[in-house]
Parts: sequence; structure tokens; C-alpha cells
Amino acid sequence: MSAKSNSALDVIGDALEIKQAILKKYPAKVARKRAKQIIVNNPDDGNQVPEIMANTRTIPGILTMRGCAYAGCKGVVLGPTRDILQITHGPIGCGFYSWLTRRNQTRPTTANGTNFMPYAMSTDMQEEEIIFGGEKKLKKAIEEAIHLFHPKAIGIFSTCPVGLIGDDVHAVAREMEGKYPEVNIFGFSCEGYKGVSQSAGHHIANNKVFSEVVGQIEMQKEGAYRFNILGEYNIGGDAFEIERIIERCGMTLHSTFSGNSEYEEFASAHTVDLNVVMCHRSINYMAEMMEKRYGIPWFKISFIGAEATAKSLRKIAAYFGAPELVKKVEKVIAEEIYHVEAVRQEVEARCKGKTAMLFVGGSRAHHYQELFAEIGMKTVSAGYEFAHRDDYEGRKVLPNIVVDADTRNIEELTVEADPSRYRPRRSEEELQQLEKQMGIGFNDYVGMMAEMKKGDLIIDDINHHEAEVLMEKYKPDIFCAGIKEKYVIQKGGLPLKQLHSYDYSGPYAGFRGAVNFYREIDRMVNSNVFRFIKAPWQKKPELTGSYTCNS
Ligand code: CFM
Repeated sequence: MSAKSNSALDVIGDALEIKQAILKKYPAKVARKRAKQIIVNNPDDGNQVPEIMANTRTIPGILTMRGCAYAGCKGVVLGPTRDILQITHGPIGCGFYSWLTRRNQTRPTTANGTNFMPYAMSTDMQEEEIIFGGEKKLKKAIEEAIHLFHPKAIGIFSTCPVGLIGDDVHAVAREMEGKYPEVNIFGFSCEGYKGVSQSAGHHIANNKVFSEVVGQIEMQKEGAYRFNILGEYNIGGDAFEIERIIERCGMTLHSTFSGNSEYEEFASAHTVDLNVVMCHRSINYMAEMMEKRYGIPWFKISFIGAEATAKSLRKIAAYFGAPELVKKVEKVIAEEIYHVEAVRQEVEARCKGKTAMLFVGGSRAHHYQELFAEIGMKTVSAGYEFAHRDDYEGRKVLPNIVVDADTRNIEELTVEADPSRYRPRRSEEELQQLEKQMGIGFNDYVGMMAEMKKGDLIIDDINHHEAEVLMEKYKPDIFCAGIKEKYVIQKGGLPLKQLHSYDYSGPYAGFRGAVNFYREIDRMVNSNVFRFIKAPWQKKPELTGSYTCNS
């Protein structure tokens, strides 16, 4: 096959061939379902893209790359915040495996500032609690935590057995808050099985943080240009780099949900004039709800890629509109890009034309394509583990998404304008003008497919078998995914970059992050070491077996 051929018909035909190669291993019923989740991209001029099936259950028996609802709630959305004390109510494994494995970092503002992240706190449920109930043990754990750590807030995170045996974490939270009114205690019904993936956990986390935390404190940070970043989790220090740039520009980042963040910043997040959304999948709910209740507009940005960073800064400056801010931002961009450009050109000379594949959770498979493009590399296939159709096809498809039973399982909050605190930050006309003149798309995300090429293969909820076929057929120069995939891919002779944890490295966001990424990718795709690797099946013939079943 020739994935490198360039006429439109060829690229589509080639991709269809690969799709068939993937599907032919499956029983007919499985193949039918997977066929709707493996799509050959074909965007038209109006950004219309083919429909993809997403956010549905993984077929039992398939080795998915997904995680669970508990991971999405506790690990992803709340995990990176340092001073909400987090108790996992469940067996010890859930607490342990969600403890810093994502490499989210934090930096308390003072040497003695509260930081619970080095601790993994769990009720360590045993058989006894599974049989007789775990609420008593949970109450004891909360009391112990209050006496030891004196936190402002405690989050309780439910694991699968909690839901199965019927422990009521919300009742426990209410009771304990009655006893300790100075502590804000709230529970999350984020049992692992609550949804088809961690995406359910994001929604559950958004709902609770919005209703129990946001709006609790009236505090404004200083500065004329105040905003929140939603959906940036400080993996490998990304938030530090973003904070550095925003500070240079003279703007005030009030809070980040939730990288390098504090409880009081969440609680007063409703006082800003703008929300910008980085990871649409994990936190679009919060942006929508804050707009409805408080009148804060939001738009999508990305700080992944030097150009994307520059573009995002320009959009934020245009929103605030002050000429001195616009000027300052341009100056910062010019200075920062100057340093990035020298490295970019050097690396591009060695990487141009090489190919990449990205299979990550919900946003990075899209965002990181920009970083690769900056050094001349092409993305040939990409997909999300758990994103929804709007992340692939754009928010314009939201009204057409069929709500299934799994989605209905997750509470959709009814949010209305706060009678005393709703304050539209811009009038309708101002918003429209900003849209028209500055190209700011409020309440919008165009999705990944519109920004990918014709013939690229888009795969939702990819599994190991499919990854192996891609490796063999495309022979990309680099594969981006996570730890579960890493060694399988590397043993197949391809470098794998972890885009979840960054493989002990980072930051990759912002300008300095882009330089880090260029250099690392350069080292990986131009290293000889992977060419010397012989996959086990190249050395020894693969053993295959079959059985006959007479029924
Ligand atoms: Fe958003 Fe994320 Fe992602 Fe995500 Fe994640 Fe992550 Fe991710 Mo791993 S919040 S959707 S649930 S950008 S932990 S920081 S890397 S799968 S692509």
C-alpha cells in the first residue's frame, strides 16, 4: 500500500484498505460496530466532516486504552489541586494507582503552603466493609484527616464497591460538615463503572465543583485583565510555563482548573471577566455553567504549539481590547518566538516529512498535531480514547448527538442566572463584533477532524490489535500514546512518546515547552536505536492455535 501517495482518491482508498485490514480480524458484529468508529477523514470546504461513533461502550474482550469514571473525576479534574484533601473511599489499589501517575505538578505560594499531593489518602476498604458497609470507616477517615491536616475542603471519591454496596457518601459529607462547619466537605458519585470511560468522571467532577465550590468566596485578584483557564492540568509543569507567559503579558490568571491551583481560587473563579478553555472534553460543562449562572463568556484556546500559544494570547488580548495590552502581548510574542524559531528551524531540517500518530484521551490527540506540524511532521492517523462526537466533528453536531442510557446516567445540572451575581461581561453586540472582527469563536470548538487532512484515519477508542495494524501498515516515525501501549510499540521497533505523562519530561506547553518538544521528538525520530530492534515475532515464528467447537 502507499500511504504516501497524494491524490485525494488514492489517500482515501489507501486508508480504506487499512481500515479493512483492521476489521477483517473481527467477528461480523464487532466489525460492524468498529466500522463506525474508524473513519477515513474527508473534510469539505465548509468544515463538514464524516460522522464518527464515539462515547459508546467498549466491546467486552477488547483491550481498550481507556480508564474509568473514578480516574476522570479524582485523577484528572480534582487530582492536580493541592489543598482540597482528597479521600478515596474504596480498596487501596484505586487510591494508589491514581496517585501522581499523571505527573501533575504543583507549587504552593509559600514554603509552608498547604500541599496534600504527596499523600495518597484512602479508606482502604476491606471485606468487612464490603459486607457490613463502609460509611463508619469513611467518617473515621474524615475525622482523622481533619485532626491531622486541618483542610479547608475535603473531597470524597467513590470507587466501584461503594456504589455496589450502597454507601451514601453525600449523606456522610453532610453529616460531617454539620460536625465540622469550617470544612467544606463534598462527595462524588464517581464509581468507576458510572460511564463508558473517564469522560463520565469529568462531568461528575464539573457538576460538584460548580455547585459546591465555585461562588463560595468573593475574592478578586489584582489586575485589569482577569481570566480563568479551564482544562489545563499542569502535567510536567505546563501550567508553570503558561503562568510565566501570562505574567509577562501583564494579565491576571485568576485560577486554573485545576493545574497548580488552590481551593480559594476555584471558590472565587466567578469573579473574572473571561474563561478560556484548553481541554474542551474534560471541562466544557464548567464553562457553560459559569456562563449561564454568572455571565462569563468563554472561548477555546490552546497553549500547545508556539503558534497556537501566540494565537491564543492574541485572542485573549483582543477580547479585553485595551491597545496597551495588545501591544504588550505582541512584544512578548515577538521576543519569545525569536528564541523558539532558531531551534524550530534546526529541528525542522531533520524532521520534515516524517510521520506521527496520536492516540490520547480527549484533547491532546488534536492539540499536539500543531507541535508536529511546526517541525514539518505530518499526522497520518489520530483518535481519542473517550472524547465525544463534538470533539471530533465540532460543537455544531451537539444537537444531533443521541443521548443514550449511559449518558443519561450522569446528572445534567439545570443552571439558571444567579439573581444577584449574574453580570454579562460583554453585550450581545460586543460579542458579535469580536466574533466578526477578531475571529473569536465564542462557545465553539471546531473539533479535530476539520483540522486534519483528507484520507487521515480517525479511530475512536483504539485497541491493541488496531494499533499493531497501524504500526505495520503505516510504519510511522513516531507513535504517541500512553504507558499501556509504550512497550508493545517499542518492541515493534517504533519510538513511542507518552503524551499523558510526558515520559518524565516536559513542560511542552507555551514557548519554552515547544522547544522542549521539538528537541525531544528530534532525538526520538532520528535515533538509530529503534532500527536495531527485532520484534519477538521477527525472531521466532508466531505460534497460532485454533479450536473447533461442536455444539
Ligand atoms: Fe483533557 Fe488532559 Fe486529555 Fe483528559 Fe486524560 Fe491527561 Fe489525556 Mo491522560 S484532561 S482529555 S482525561 S487533555 S489524563 S491531562 S493526557 S487522557 S488527552
